[in-house]
Amino acid sequence: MTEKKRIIFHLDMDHFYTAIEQREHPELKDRPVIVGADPKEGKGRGVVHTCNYEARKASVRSAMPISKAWKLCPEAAYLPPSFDLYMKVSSQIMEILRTYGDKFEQWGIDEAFLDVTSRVKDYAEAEVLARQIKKDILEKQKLTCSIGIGPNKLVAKIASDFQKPDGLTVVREQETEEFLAPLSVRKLLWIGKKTEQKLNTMGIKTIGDLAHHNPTVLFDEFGAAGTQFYVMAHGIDRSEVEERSGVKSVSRDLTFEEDTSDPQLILTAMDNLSADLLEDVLKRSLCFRTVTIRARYEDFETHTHGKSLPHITNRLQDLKKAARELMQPYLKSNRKIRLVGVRVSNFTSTEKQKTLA
Ligand code: TTP
Ligand code: MG
Repeated sequence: MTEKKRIIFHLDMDHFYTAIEQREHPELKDRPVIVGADPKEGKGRGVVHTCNYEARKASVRSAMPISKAWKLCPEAAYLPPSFDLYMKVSSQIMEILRTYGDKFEQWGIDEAFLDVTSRVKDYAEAEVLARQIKKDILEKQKLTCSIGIGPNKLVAKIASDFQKPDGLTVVREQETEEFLAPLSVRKLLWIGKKTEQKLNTMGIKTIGDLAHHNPTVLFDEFGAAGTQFYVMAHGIDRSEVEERSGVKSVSRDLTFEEDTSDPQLILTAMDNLSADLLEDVLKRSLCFRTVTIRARYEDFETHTHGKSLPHITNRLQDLKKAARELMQPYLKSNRKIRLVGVRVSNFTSTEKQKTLA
């Protein structure tokens, strides 16, 4: 049976948080803008969430310590995050996008996949459709995005990142291997810093190097993941674009026996909740990308605070770190805390990834 050739889009908004801030505050136009922790004249702790492309020219990057950003770009406008606004804009964009595909899958706060196979007859038509989507989002939201078009999710995702901002990259099936070959192995989903280092020591730097490596050696080094890397390096990915149904989030919370403002007690509770929650996540074979915490003060005022991690994960250390970081602002209040909670969402199934090939 021959499979029907698919055409998949991956769309990623450009410098999402700062683009929204610039839209809301026109006086920031053309200035470097950074959303993140308070820089406190270079003494601030915490990190950059994101920055616009003007700030990137000064080498500022997401996840960088805010003190380093201050050194690189003191003239930038530094803004605290307005997560509720970003979430609202995100859902408005997702509502626009879902109408364009036969299948739609939100991926991060500002990313989504679309399967447009039945909507276009070839890649030329797909490109026209992508331009239409970009125009629609620009008109309705005054924001730009970058779209990658490819024969599967893996290639589409890498393509959307290829030309940014305001990019459109089309990779036809027959061009896939050539397109991927010169790119760093880090571009492949599931290859993090440590795996990259190990691959580098084996002389594998680019996706092309990986595609030409002996798959048996990769299996010996990395187990089943090694086979997966090899398959991905050839641009093969059979996973479907699918609306994630079933569980949307998993959460745990705890009400203290007595209201407390002891940071140690609160953070230990967060660690325990994270461990308990992760067990549940692993049982369901899920990986997550978004972590949200909840803090309820003694007067019942409740705050939630979330972030998308740079990579999907199912590691306890990532969850603990994110939950602890997100809790920091609530430890400084002079009110006592009565309840804390942790939630993870934005799932992908590890089971599905195993059958990717
Ligand atoms: P990205 O799409 O990775 O980044 P971006 O949209 O800011 O920039 P690009 O043009 O390169 O796509 O992430 C989307 C949002 O997620 C980003 O605006 C802020 C948030 N984020 C963090 O909070 N921390 C991080 O480390 C990263 C990478 C993103
Ligand atoms: Mg983005």
